[in-house]
Amino acid sequence: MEYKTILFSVKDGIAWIRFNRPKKLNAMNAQVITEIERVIVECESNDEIKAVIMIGNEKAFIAGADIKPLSDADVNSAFRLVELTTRMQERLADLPKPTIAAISGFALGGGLEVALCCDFRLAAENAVLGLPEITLGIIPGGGGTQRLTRLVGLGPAAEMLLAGVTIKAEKALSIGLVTEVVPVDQLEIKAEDLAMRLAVIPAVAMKACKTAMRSGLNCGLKEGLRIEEMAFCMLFGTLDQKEGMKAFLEKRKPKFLGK
Ligand code: CO8
Repeated sequence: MEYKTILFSVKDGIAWIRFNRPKKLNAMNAQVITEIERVIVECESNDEIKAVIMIGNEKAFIAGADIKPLSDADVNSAFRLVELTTRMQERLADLPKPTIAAISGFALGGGLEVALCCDFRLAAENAVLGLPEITLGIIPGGGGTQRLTRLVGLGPAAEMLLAGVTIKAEKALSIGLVTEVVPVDQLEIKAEDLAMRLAVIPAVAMKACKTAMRSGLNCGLKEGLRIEEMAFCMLFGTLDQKEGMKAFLEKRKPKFLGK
């Protein structure tokens, strides 16, 4: 499939989605958002893909929604843009394969919100993360008030959301916003290492675990525990459960089939 604002490649079961609007620090307009959604659908349907890495360039992951078209938006066009964004983000968050945001430079506004939909966030030492929307007279519209708060808690989230404070990689690590900080020139290698480790996890267990983990956030503990129970029991109907446990007992490496 053809993309104009992203570069897409697949190597060794890993999909690389590279944001590619360097002159605008990868700011997202409607076309970018639509293309991200399309590439996520492609990742979902391609069985060769076992893990997904989203990455920008050294200066920017994504510096937010493109402020130019937003500046002229009215209530109706804001609704349309949010609808487009939400659809893309839900597809990303619900993708039944592991996703990694590899963040170098700016991950601001809608850009950080994309990273928040990923399962893992790796930051290069030069990363700057924030939700500065409030300084523009708006608030995050791509899930930032919800996903950031759920991830790091009310205190650190309030600093970023209400004061519009941007933070550096080490601080992001200390509040649990990113999982690891690495040198800028190591970001791709570290992201690939992690993706490779995730790619060999049995696919059905990965999907079940991701679904249980994420669905649990949208309901109470009791319902969440029921979702986990169901997913746990269903996995005993897979060949990979038989193989994983047999291989353990026979002291050999498992050969998973993804079913
Ligand atoms: N939108 C449009 N253009 C941008 C954006 C952006 N978010 N960020 C950078 N650019 C452009 C600049 O205008 C500039 O273009 P030009 O060369 O044509 O003037 C180019 O990228 C390079 O940027 P700078 O010269 O500003 O680079 P600096 O290194 O000096 O500064 C910063 C980098 C600090 C990142 C600065 O560019 C900046 O503050 N950018 C805006 C960051 C921001 O406020 N982001 C939040 C945007 S609002 C948002 O994301 C709402 C999300 C809602 C999601 C749901 C609906 C879509």
